[in-house]
Amino acid sequence: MYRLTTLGEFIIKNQADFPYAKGELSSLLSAIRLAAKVLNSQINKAGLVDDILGSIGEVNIQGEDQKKLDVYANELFVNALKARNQVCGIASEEEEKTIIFENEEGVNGKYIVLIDPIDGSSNIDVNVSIGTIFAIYRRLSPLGAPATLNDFLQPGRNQVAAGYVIYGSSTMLVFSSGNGVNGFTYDPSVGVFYLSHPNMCIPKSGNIYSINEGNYAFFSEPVKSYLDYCKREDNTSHRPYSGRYIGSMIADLHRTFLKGGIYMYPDSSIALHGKLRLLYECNPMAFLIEQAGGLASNGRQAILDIRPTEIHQRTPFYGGSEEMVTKLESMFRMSVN
Ligand code: P6P
Repeated sequence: MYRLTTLGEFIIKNQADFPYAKGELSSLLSAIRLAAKVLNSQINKAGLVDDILGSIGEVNIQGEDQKKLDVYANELFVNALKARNQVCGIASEEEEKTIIFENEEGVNGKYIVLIDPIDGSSNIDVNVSIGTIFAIYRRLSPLGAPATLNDFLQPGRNQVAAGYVIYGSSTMLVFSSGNGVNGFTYDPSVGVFYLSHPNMCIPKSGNIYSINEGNYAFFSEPVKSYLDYCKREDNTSHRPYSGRYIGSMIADLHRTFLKGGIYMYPDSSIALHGKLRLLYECNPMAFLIEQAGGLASNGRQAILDIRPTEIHQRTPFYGGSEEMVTKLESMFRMSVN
């Protein structure tokens, strides 16, 4: 029988790749792994357990309807990370302010974690794949003191690790600590993540474009030009591209990792900076995309080079196959010239 490698074994085998103290990454990832397993069990029975579905009748800092599972997932990941005493602070989509751990262990924590506990939560009630996204940075402020805002406002290029969990037809944890991207599939019968997608690489080109075309009228001219380009008939009257949009970024990007393509959430006249958040959605996904050989841009600049100014700031996002993102960026360059 083929010898399967567990996530734990993989981390230990490869922790020499992690540029810091060996046990620290494994401790952080094991906290995320544990929370993901518990969350997975709740998501899988969400249709049966009425205290986990639906809204709590409040909105989060984003002004979005907070689902019970959003709040549950947020508490789960925050508590799991806090318990490992490696983390001095957390920023979460579900928390208006940063969470700073001021106890003895917290002020000596070397890492900052930014997290979107459940991305795509509006899909929970219709049984569409959702996900957790996380980004890990080394703190910039000195040990022994509480984390500062600057620790959280680092450019994405500084990430030491990032990943996502997709709760879909199967549950997968996909992460990188700077040496490529690896995917692990969860076997609930034994409660273990097994290495199923080693060295994930995004195809250099693809034929799938993923965007909410309902907003077409509000897009900028470069985005409209790119969409028109994707939908043109080529000289063989064969349509070279297909549109696919699940409405869950994690699901659309996971498909992009495996099959190639481009996922787009542009800015527009109704969403001046786009919808996706830079720190805990776009940066971790851009880190993974670049690690997998793709590109992630705001149309003019690599996502990872954007210098953040606010915890919940938004950015336009175009990510996926190198040739497709490059083509889109050429539309923006032409619009300037
Ligand atoms: P729209 C989910 O709320 C999310 O942040 C992404 O996961 C998803 O791709 C996008 O928003 C969907 O937004 O405006 O197309 O419904």
